[in-house]
Amino acid sequence: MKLFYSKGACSLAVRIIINEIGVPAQYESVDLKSKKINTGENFLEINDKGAVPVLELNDGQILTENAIILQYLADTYQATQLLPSLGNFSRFRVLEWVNYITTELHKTFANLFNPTLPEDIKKSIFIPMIQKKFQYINDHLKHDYLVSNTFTLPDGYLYVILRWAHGMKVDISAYKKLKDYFERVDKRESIIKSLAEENE
Ligand SMILES: N[C@@H](CCC(=O)N[C@@H](CS)C(=O)NCC(=O)O)C(=O)O
Repeated sequence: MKLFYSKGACSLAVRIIINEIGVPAQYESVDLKSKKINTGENFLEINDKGAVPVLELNDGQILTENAIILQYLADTYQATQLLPSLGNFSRFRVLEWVNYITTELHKTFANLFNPTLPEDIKKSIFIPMIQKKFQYINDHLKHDYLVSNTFTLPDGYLYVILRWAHGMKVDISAYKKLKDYFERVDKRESIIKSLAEENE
């Protein structure tokens, strides 16, 4: 399989899960501005939504949408530690968080990357919205990871967004449990490996 990614983008959440599972994959980087793959090909011919992540499966099929790619990987490689099987209710707790991270946190945070939005609007509207969501997550962090003391699918995704927050100086020090969580996840082998791979 092949992951189309952009360095540091939300596609990093998929790479983290690939490394958590320990399955081999190829990687192709995409320039999101020009929509060109590093091979020079037009990325829009692979995904006309123009967004990463995109997973090309071994049979050539193209799968898009982060939350779905994550589930595909866990189910295909029977990584039940990352996503419990159907029949185990905690599967839905994992998916509940995946959905929250992708629809609420990621989509709100993405406004900070929008060059057409004025800085004062980002500061007065979107940063407070993001802070409210960080507060919510902080208040619901009862274990080492989002669902339990086991790392599951949404943890890699949340880590990527906390990394963006760090890079964009959105201070999370007021959210003590979230800050400790970020430092804990940052030390995982899959994270260290994924960041090193993207920096090659
Ligand atoms: N609905 C997609 C959105 C993914 C997304 O927003 N990707 C960003 C990078 S984090 C992107 O490729 N943006 C470029 C664009 O949409 O033109 C998903 O959940 O996978």
